Amino acid sequence: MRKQKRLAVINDFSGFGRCSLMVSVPIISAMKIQCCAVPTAILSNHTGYEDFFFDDYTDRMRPYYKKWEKLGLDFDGIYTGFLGSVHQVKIVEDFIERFRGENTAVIVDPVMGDNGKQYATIDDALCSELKKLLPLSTIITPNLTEACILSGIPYRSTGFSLNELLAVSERLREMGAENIVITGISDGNDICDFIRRKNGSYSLLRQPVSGSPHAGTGDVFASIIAADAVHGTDLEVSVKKAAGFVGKAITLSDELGIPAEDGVCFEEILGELI
Ligand code: PXL
Repeated sequence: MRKQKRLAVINDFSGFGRCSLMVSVPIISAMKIQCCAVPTAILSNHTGYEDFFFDDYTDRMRPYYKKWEKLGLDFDGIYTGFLGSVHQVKIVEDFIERFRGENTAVIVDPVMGDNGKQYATIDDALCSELKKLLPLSTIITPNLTEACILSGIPYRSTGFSLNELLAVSERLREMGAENIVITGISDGNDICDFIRRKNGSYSLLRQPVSGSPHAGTGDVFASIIAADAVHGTDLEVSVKKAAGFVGKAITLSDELGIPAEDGVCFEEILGELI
């Protein structure tokens, strides 16, 4: 009998703005995996808007997943994203320790910032603490800003050479990361994703820029990578799929006049992931 896979997603719930759990749950479900959410914070809308309601979930997370332990749950994958406070890093470490099995894929998306800037609720202490998750991961999916923050190598919006990407990824490997996907590397009219595998091999994948930068695209991307990792899909195949899907969603969002901060209208093409 076929056994359906199960993926735990530790991320915030932002009601409006198409990011974090609001994109992970539908995408992972469309990819035929049972998605189980652990909220890190509840927001009215993501922090890219001028104003937002923010309810930190730090104190509720342990009692929440202790009930999962009582139910005897285990997971084929654990995917962590936006954390609501510096203390949540220890909680995530504890969650991974308790729920990871021998073959559990652990996808760490070190959500900290974009375009060279940290998000509104992310401070230096949290950025520093997040480094502790790298040795627990099987795949990390930082964007270029986050890869630079983690590695300590200065960020530039354009002109990153292959040698510089190798240096950044080497530093991340020294810090404990196994498979590394650095997203959103801008190069002329192209946008590139860089893969550095556990065995040291690498690929630089490029596609033409498809439109304006929208919020939440990193979460759409990482959700596809996480679901594919649970299925055991080859990482390069998965990165191409995620990049193609995000590119198409951006083009469509621009066509429909969706403001960049409202995210991408992935709902329109969700069926393509099924
Ligand atoms: O998409 C990343 C993200 C996730 N969660 C929250 C955010 C952001 C980016 O702004 O604010 C709450």
